[in-house]
Amino acid sequence: MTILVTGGAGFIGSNFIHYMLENHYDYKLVCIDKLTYAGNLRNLEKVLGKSNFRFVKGDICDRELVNKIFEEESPDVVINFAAESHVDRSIENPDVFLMTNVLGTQVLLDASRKYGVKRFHQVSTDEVYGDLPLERRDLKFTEESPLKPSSPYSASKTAADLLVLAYHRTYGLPVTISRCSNNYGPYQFPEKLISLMIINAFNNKPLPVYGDGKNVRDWIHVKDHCEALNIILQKGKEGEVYNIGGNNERENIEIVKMILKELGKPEELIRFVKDRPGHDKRYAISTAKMEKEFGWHPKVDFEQGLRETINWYLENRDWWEEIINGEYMKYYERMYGERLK
Ligand code: NAD
Ligand code: TDX
Repeated sequence: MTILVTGGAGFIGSNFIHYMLENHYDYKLVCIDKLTYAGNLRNLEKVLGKSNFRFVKGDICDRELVNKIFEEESPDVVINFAAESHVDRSIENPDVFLMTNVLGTQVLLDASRKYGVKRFHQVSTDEVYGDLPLERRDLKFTEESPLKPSSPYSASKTAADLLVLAYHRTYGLPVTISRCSNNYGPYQFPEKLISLMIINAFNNKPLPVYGDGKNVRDWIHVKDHCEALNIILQKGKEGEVYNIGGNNERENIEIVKMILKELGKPEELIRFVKDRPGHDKRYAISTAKMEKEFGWHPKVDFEQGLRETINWYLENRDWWEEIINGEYMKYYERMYGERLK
């Protein structure tokens, strides 16, 4: 079995590669990644020398390169993680989101059709469903919920999902889609809520909380996401969408306070800043289909998972120091400079 993993040098993709190589010694994994600001070969350090792993630096929009990889490797399965993934960046500059998330996906779908695959899996997000009101805690997204994205990021992911489903209906391509809630864990680029707050708190820097901090996200440990993806690759039915959730809804402010407490830092570091435009209120996802069809449910306890994640960042300071010493600081200044004045 050969799996082509796109975006495997990013947060979830690299965790997935580690997970698969640990659990399936007989699989070959081929990774294509453009190594954008979010891609980091250090995330794959442990597997780079393995005979059943190959890394190719490249863009999923590069049709010629993608076709060449298909010719050389004849992948049985393609799993598409490659994306621009940060909502705030999509608000600043949507162009690259449409390019990679939509057109890049199309290039992969075309190659999958041309060379034939047993499965094309699209890694999508709960954000395609838009948001839920804070006062209706009984509501959750199901696979049948209407698609109603709010940001250029989520609109691009929705467009990609629809394209994937169209390739199934029109060309009979064997596809599956998963829509997951907010991930946390090792190797997450420090622009997302949990990773950013851990590093700022550690460095005694202000913790920028958007609006009143009462927006709600459902958090899942990346290990649980990877396990669910593997199950869908093995057992998922063609043409189906599967929601993956953590059954773990929290207000942002609660998360920030938990991180401060764990690190023994004062709540005075919290700074309420100008809200994100179009900020989604609440995400909550029903995992009923995954539970009913595969008996899957998320296993990592959030308090424990968060503690382990904080420890990972403490033990891997050189990993994130390299990031925050470089290009990333220019983004940080643009995004938070005015807000934190
Ligand atoms: P990430 O930003 O950490 O990683 C994305 C990776 O894709 C990087 O390694 C980057 O170099 C690569 N990439 C970007 N453009 C590329 C291109 N044109 N060609 C090849 N590679 C390219 O993202 P992540 O958080 O690991 O998310 C992975 C996937 O999961 C995305 O599709 C995202 O939409 C989805 N997702 C993420 C979350 C989350 O909480 N992080 C939740 C649900 C779904
Ligand atoms: O500095 C911050 N302050 C803050 O209050 C940041 C970066 C975030 N927030 C808030 C905004 C959100 O309500 O925290 C919440 C989480 O924000 P992000 O980490 O940016 O994630 P989100 O916008 O929820 O999207 C994430 O989950 C779904 C991922 O980035 C997406 O790739 C995924 O599809």
